[in-house]
Amino acid sequence: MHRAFIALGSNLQNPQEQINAALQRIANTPDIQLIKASSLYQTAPVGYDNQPDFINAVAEISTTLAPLALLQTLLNIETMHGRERPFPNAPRVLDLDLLLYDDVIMNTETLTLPHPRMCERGFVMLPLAEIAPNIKIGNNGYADGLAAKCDNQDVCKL
Ligand code: PH2
Ligand code: MG
Ligand code: MG
Repeated sequence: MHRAFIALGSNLQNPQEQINAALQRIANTPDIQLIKASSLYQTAPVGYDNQPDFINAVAEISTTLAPLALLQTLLNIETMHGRERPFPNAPRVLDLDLLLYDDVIMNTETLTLPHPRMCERGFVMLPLAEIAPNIKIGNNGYADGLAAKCDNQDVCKL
């Protein structure tokens, strides 16, 4: 079994329902067990301002799937929710990002682990630190310490 962390985000079509439904789908996927889900967080958009606030969360899973198979499974769930990709950082019904997979460090065209932008993002680090404060993020340090550096960002636990 492998331990992985997934970031969930939505800012279209009832984001709270999208996140809760996605957690259910993840839990119901063969080869994945949902171990823990964070609280939901309301977060200001990062990267492209002119869009609604997001709902974000992080989930811990255990899985027999290899990293790329897990990524494909997450992309399939996004598609089931009607995900479209009109431009980078566009509003979305559901985004599922693979953050961490055991202590794998990899950098390919399709997948980079740990997720390359996670450490600076309060909307990822605060929910991650809630459920796994002692998890190590590659060579960057631990979730709780990195989350503390993001506490000036507009991230509000619901
Ligand atoms: N996702 C992004 C870019 N910006 N901002 C917030 N608040 N939440 C997100 O999930 C998010 C974002 C790229 O995937
Ligand atoms: Mg993303
Ligand atoms: Mg994504």
